[in-house]
Amino acid sequence: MPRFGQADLSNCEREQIHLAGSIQPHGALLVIDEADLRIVQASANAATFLGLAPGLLGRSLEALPGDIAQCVRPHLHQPLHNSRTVLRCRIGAAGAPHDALLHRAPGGGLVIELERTGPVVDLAAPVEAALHGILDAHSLRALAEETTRIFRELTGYDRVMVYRFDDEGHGEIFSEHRRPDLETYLGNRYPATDIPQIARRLYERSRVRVLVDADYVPVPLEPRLSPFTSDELDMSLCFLRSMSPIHVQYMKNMGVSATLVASLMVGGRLWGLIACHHYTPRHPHIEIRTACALLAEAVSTRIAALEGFLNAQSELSVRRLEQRMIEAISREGDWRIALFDGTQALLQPVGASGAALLFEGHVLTAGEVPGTQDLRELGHWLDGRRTGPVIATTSLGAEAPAFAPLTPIASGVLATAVSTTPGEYLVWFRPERVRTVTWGGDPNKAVVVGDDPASLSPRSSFARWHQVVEGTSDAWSPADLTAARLIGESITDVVLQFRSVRMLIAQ
Ligand code: BLA
Repeated sequence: MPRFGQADLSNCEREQIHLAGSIQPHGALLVIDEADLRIVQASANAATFLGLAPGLLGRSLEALPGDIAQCVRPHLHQPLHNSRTVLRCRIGAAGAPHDALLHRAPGGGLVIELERTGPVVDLAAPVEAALHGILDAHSLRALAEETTRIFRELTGYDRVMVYRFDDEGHGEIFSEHRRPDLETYLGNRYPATDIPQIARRLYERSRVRVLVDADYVPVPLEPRLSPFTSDELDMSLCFLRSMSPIHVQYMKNMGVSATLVASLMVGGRLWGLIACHHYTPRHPHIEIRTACALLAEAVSTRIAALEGFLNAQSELSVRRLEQRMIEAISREGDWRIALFDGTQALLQPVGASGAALLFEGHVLTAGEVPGTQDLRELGHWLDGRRTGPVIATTSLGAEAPAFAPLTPIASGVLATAVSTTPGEYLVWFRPERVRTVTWGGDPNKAVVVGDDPASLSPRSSFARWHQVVEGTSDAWSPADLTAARLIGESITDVVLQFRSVRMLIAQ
């Protein structure tokens, strides 16, 4: 496994970013032994930061000028609120106000991170207004737009994006608020590998991270190894943690100097990120970071509520469809009218762009679908794969090369049998997703996707995403599969009744 800073593009997925062994230089870090308050590990800049002569190791926190020991003492051996505690203290001979951020390293040692206190800001009113804006948003799109607006106003960064992950971890810039002269990244997509799994797990625990100046020189910890574990200090919860050099290079290639990124956790998983970029160095103080963490939490809660509502709506539309089929039989004698009298009723419950019904030798369609002959052949292919209530693929062309020409409109296929007769299906389609992407500039211009971090950029990321997802559609979610199954079951019931009535009449 590559150590921190040793990764290249071939193995960066496994870089040990939480074992950074160094910090960003806008603060200083001390590790103390709670038993005797001795400093056992410190960032190389700590003595200078505190206005002291070199040689902090082994000294007692009590001996430092200022009130830091007094501030820390009540927290010794006590559980820390939310794993981390923020104290305001005066340190150094000049007694300058500082924020001291406390947490316990997983392997032992009380970590104290020191940053100069920021200017006094009263965030109560803007945070309250922001919370109202978040709670009032009635769609995911409106919520994401409100979020980028709020975060830009609160933090002052040049660009704020809501970066949303799909079920496979690929990312999309879902909303954006930016300085008007900047080019837009809205709608762009990036491969899952741009944010390695190790980083995603870290972001579930450490909800707001900052890069203060991409041109920084990392400050090493001394000694490098923790005396508690004889191993690297686990810096997962450190605010000052050095960021992966590959990622910092990526930011530099984009011209970005500073970032603040907050996690959006929904239902226990990382749903997305709120990513703020600035084109000059920027140090957001702890009050702003705490406000961002709080607002990100509110946004996450709202996303969970809106997604729950969407799922409930989808269930409701399946029931409505069933109702309309029954009405259509009694009115027109044909249940199929209910499915095809408007395209949305059939497409919306599973988020498809086209659908086809293969029934009693007839083919009825809605939206964008393959030609009739292809649909009939697809029916035969589905017969060979009929093991459960639904059949789903996101890469039809790869699974059945004969259908490769259908890739642009039918990479994604979701089918449910509508009777026990072979070849009788309701089939939904989704297009190849690369088609649906927009890119500022010439989309056909070749982009080099090399092995050199110097080549990393949103443009090359997009090209890599393109390679990864070529020939595939957006994934069918568990809710889509459920909706398809329920619709299939309703139709099967209706067909059974329909056929038995027909047999009675024929007798
Ligand atoms: C981290 N990469 C990230 C993060 C983002 C991106 C948002 C999280 C940063 C944070 O939370 O502070 C990716 N950011 C983007 C993209 C855009 C953007 C795509 O603004 C486009 C607009 N990165 C790569 C590759 C590797 C890589 C190929 O592109 C190697 C596999 C690594 N990305 C990488 C690492 C981190 C990261 C190691 C963790 C950084 C850290 O927290 O130390």
